[in-house]
Amino acid sequence: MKKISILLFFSFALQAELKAEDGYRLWLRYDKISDPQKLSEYKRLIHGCIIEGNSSTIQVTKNELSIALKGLLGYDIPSSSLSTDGLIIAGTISSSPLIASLKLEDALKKVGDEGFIIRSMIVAGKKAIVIAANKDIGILYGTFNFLRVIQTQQDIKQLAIESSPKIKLRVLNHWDNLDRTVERGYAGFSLWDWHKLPDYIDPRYSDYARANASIGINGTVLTNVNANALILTPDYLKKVTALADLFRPYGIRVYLTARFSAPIEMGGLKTADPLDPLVKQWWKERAKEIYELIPDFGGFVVKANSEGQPGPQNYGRSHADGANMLAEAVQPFGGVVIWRAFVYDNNVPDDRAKQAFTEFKPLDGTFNSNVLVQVKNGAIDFQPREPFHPLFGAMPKTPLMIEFQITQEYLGFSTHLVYLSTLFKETLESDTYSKGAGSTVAKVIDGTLDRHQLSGMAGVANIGTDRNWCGHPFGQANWYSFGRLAWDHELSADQIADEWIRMTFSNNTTAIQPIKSIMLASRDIAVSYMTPLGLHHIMAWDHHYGPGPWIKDKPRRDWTSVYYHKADSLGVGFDRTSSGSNALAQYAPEIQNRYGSTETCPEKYLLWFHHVSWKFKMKSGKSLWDELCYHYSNGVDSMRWMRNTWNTVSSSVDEDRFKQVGTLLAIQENEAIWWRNACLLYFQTFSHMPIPTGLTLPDKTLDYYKKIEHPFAPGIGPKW
Ligand code: BDP
Repeated sequence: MKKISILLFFSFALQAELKAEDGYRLWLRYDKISDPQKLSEYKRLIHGCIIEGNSSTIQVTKNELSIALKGLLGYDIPSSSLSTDGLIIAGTISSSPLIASLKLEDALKKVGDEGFIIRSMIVAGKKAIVIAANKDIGILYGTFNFLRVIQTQQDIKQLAIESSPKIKLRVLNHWDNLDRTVERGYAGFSLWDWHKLPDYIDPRYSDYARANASIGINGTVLTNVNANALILTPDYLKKVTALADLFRPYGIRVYLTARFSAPIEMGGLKTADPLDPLVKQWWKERAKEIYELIPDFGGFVVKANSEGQPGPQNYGRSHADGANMLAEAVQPFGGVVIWRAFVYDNNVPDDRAKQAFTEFKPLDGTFNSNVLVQVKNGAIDFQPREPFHPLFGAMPKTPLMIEFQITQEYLGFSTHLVYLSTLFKETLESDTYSKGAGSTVAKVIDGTLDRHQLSGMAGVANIGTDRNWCGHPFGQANWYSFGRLAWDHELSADQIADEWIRMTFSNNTTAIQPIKSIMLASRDIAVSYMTPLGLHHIMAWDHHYGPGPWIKDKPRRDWTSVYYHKADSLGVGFDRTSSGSNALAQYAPEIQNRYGSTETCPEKYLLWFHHVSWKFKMKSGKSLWDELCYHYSNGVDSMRWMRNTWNTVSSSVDEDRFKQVGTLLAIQENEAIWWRNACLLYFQTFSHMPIPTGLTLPDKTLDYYKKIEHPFAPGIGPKW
């Protein structure tokens, strides 16, 4: 009895210390170090700082360091002179005579323009922690890295860190419209208050920039890929300039989406033909105008001839003609053109998965040197699980930028907890075999495989005006993961989760382990209750929230679910082998051999590549139908496990976020049941097989599920 009351006392005492939190501070909370031993160690080793340099980047670095250390250690860290031990000394060789005196040239040569080194050193006889870089932005990145070491309560006695980004352009894509709606946005409205810009600068803009800089994101595409030409008018460019000015100290460049028909809509020209001299001239003038306002403007992102967007093909020209015309316009100013490969034209193809490859592969080698082709991670569309896109490895002469979706359009919006690092890693680690074994997607996109100077990773942002930025508290982890992996794709999903949990929730190991186990399992769980065994694109119509395997009879066949799952009395799945669409032929022979047979195809991709009999014997010995039933049911059971596991961390997580996540998990469990029941009842109309004994039977009819509607689901609505 006594024991229990002591335990209770401790847990209440702990909770009392946990302030209510709304998630606004993201992973930059900077609360006082909770472990007394660590706190006294840090206090012993950090007494002051010397940061030399005057740039705006150095200013924000000083600011961040002082706010952070004050929070973490509990007192102001003075700017000191070299008279004491325990100094943080930061600067570049050119801005800091002190750093210049340390003979770090050789080490610095290796880390490039954005990299840094952090070292415990003796400087003028005093113990110091040195953060050195070639450029000021490296100092900011190094400082954030140093702070992460402290936030995650690592040892700082013998620091020896060298870090530089593996990928050059690490860019968020905001699908934000000028009316502040966000296409596929589930966290409120757009952060960009176009109406009040440029005069009113929302304080959130700088917090957004801090968060991005802390994970190395160095670019932001402010506008939707379904673009509005208005953004290129002088009034809007002034607004864009205000944001670019604000983001500059944080190393973040601004990009805009270019509507291909802008010369007609804005410029009054008769055509937008990329080979027309007047059109070329018009874009050159636009580029000049933009660079006069924003000298470090990143460039244009273009979605052309896809889903009704205008493009060069309207004039009988190729994607390369279009991209190169824009590339010439931004080239004198050092800009790039990011041309998206997510294309499908008005003629419904035999298999949409083949279209990007069919159109882009022949263009390899024809793009100007400042063009990147941006390819989604998979060939269909940001599904819970897709094999890697066949263009990776197939265009060695073109820098390919990978596009991930951080916002969870097909993964439960901001209601479901799905940690996406594991999805990102799965694609990055996939072997394309384009230059023999080991030619991973990561090596294609970081430029090392084909020796490209330009490289990029784009993430469709999940950020909006919600107080906690991402809607779901765990949505923040996906923003965080994207940045960390763009900087270093070799980090593991486990390590990224570990860092994020420590900074966002708690350094308490009793909390870290359960939270991490939830995160690492969450994506597979979502795949199980949504689209197991290679099923894909069976979500509800248009907004994509919830199941809709019955969707058919829409304006295009490839906008229906039946097109993708092809269920019939014989079986289910899309035959992409030589007996079907032969999309498999777009991959290297090694992949074709392995995925081409139902015996050797990984089961997670089985129905992606094969139409398989309901009675097909799976590796488990079960029939395909039974296996499907077990996957859907396991997905639901795992949601119960997730909720129970979350409940174990109540004493380590503040009450507000604990309750919020708990409520969202309860909704997620109900929706997993909805997915399971709807999909099994639907597919059963083809298999005519019973749900195996022991599994829970759906308690509603298929008709009930078909009638569920969400006419006001977020993420659609007025567009560009
Ligand atoms: C799809 C989205 C659509 C986007 C499109 C794209 O449903 O809203 O415009 O991708 O990437 O997934 O262009």
